[in-house]
Amino acid sequence: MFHKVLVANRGEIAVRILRACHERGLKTVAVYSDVDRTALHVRYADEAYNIGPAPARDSYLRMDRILDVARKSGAQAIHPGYGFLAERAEFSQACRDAGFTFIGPTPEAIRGMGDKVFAKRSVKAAGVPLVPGTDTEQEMTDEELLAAASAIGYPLLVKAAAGGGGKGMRTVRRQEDLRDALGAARREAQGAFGDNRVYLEKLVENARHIEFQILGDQHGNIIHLGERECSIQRRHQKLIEESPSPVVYDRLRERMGAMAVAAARSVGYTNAGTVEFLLDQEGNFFFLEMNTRLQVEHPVTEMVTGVDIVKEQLRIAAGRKLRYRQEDIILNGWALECRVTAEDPYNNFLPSTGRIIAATEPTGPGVRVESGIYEGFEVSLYYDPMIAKLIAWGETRAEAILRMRRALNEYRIVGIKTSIPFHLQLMDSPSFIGGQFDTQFLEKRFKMADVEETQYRDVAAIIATLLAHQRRQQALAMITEDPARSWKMYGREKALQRI
Ligand code: MV4
Repeated sequence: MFHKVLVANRGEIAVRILRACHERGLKTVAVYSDVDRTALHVRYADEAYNIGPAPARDSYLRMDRILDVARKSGAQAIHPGYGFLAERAEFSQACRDAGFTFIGPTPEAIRGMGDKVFAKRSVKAAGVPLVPGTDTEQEMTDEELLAAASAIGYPLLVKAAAGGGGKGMRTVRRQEDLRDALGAARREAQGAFGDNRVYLEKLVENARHIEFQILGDQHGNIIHLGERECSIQRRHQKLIEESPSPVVYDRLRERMGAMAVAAARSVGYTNAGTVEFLLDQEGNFFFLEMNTRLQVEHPVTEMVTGVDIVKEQLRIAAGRKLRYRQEDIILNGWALECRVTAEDPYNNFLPSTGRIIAATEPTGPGVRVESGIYEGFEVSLYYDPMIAKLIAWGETRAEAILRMRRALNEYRIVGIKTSIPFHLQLMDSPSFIGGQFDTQFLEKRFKMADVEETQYRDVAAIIATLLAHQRRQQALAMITEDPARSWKMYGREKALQRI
C-alpha cells in the first residue's frame, strides 16, 4: 500500500488526480516546469518540485528527474495522467524497476496495445471484430502489401504499426496511388516513431467513433463502464464527448462492451483503459485500438455511472479488488463534455496565448468544471491548448444540452481567445441536437457563423431595442395626428422589415 503519490503531469488532469488522492487520504507531490511555478496543480499538492525548463522534453518527459523527485519526496506511487509519459512502456517499467507503484497498466500491456499490429492479432484471437485488412502475422514488403490491397479492395487506409490517434495514416482511393502512399507513410512513421512498419485496412466511411471505458483489477476482474461518443472532432482532436452515445442501444452496448472487455483481457489489462471502435452506418462495429491510459473525457463516464474512475485507479494500483461487478454498472442520464481550448475558433483554431485577466467558471445544477487555469495564469505555447473541461449532466440528452448551453453562457475567460463560442454554436446546430453526426461532421458539414454576426449581436440587440422604442413613440404620436399617417408608418415599417 502507498501513502504518498507523485503526479507526473500538469494542468487540469494533475488537479483531478490530486483531488482523488486527497479524498483517499493520500499525501501528494507535484512536479512542475519553470513556466508552471505558479500553476494550479502546484498549489493543490502537499509538496512540489521543479523538474526543469518549459519544453516538455526538458521537464515533464524527463523520467530520470521525475524518479529523482519520487525518491527525494518519499512518494511510493506515480500517476502519469494522460499525454507526456502516460503511454510509454519504458516509464511504467522504470517505475517498477525503481520500486514505485505505477498507477496505470503494466509495461507489457502498454507495449502490447501500443504496437497496433500486435494488438490486432491478440484481440482477433479473442474474437473481437476487426476492419478487414492485412493479416499481420509478419512484416510485409511493399510488393506483398500491393498484392494484399487488391484482395481488400479500395478505398483503403495505410496505417503505421507504431501509430495511433491518426498519426501516420493515409487514405488511398485508387490502386495507382498506393505505392507512393506506402513510401510516404513509411517515411512519416520512421520519422515519428522510429519504426517504418505499416499495414492496410479497408476504409470504413461515415463511421462514428465509439469508445468503451474499461477497468481491470490485479485479480483478473475486468468490467466496462459503457461507451463514450467521440465523433465530434477536428483533425483528430476531440472537441465534444458524450455518454451514452445517441446511437448505441442496450443490446448493442452489451455486445460492444463484451468485446471491449475481451480485447482488454487478451493482453492481461489492468487499471483504467479505453477500447476504441468504429461503428458504421449499418451498425457494424470494428476494433480500432486501445488507449492504455486515463482519458481526457473520463468525466462523462463518471457522471452517468457514478464511478470515480481516478479513485478506482488508485484502489486497483494498491492491489484492491474492483468494487463493482458488471451488473452493478447502470447508466443514469446523459453527460456532455466541451473541451475549452486556448484557440480562436473564428480563425481556424489558431492557438491563442497570453495572460488570463479574468475568469468566471459556471456552476449550478448538473455542471462540473475541470480547470487548470486561474486569473493571472499565463497560457503559453509550450503545452496542449486545452485549459479546462466543462461537463454537463442531465436526466435526458436534451436537458444536458440545455444545461451545457446555459453553462457556456456563464463562462467568462478574458485575456485569450477560447473555443467557447464554437461550443455555443454547436449546441444550436440541428444536426448536433438531433444526434446526427459522424467523424467527418465538423470538417465537412459544420461551419462557424462569421465573427461579425456574433460579435455584433449585442450591438444589434441595442439597436433593435432603440428602434422598438422609437416606433412606440411614433405610435403614440399617431393617435393625435392625421389618421392617414398611420398607413404611411405601416408601409415604412414593412419596408424596414424587408431589409
Ligand atoms: C479508420 C477510419 C476508417 N477506416 N480505420 C483515426 C484515428 C485512429 N485511431 C484510427 N482512425 C481512423 N481509422 C478504418 N479502417 C477512420 C479513422 C478516423 C477517425 C477515427 C476516430 C475518430 C476520428 C477519426 C477521424 C478521421 C479518421
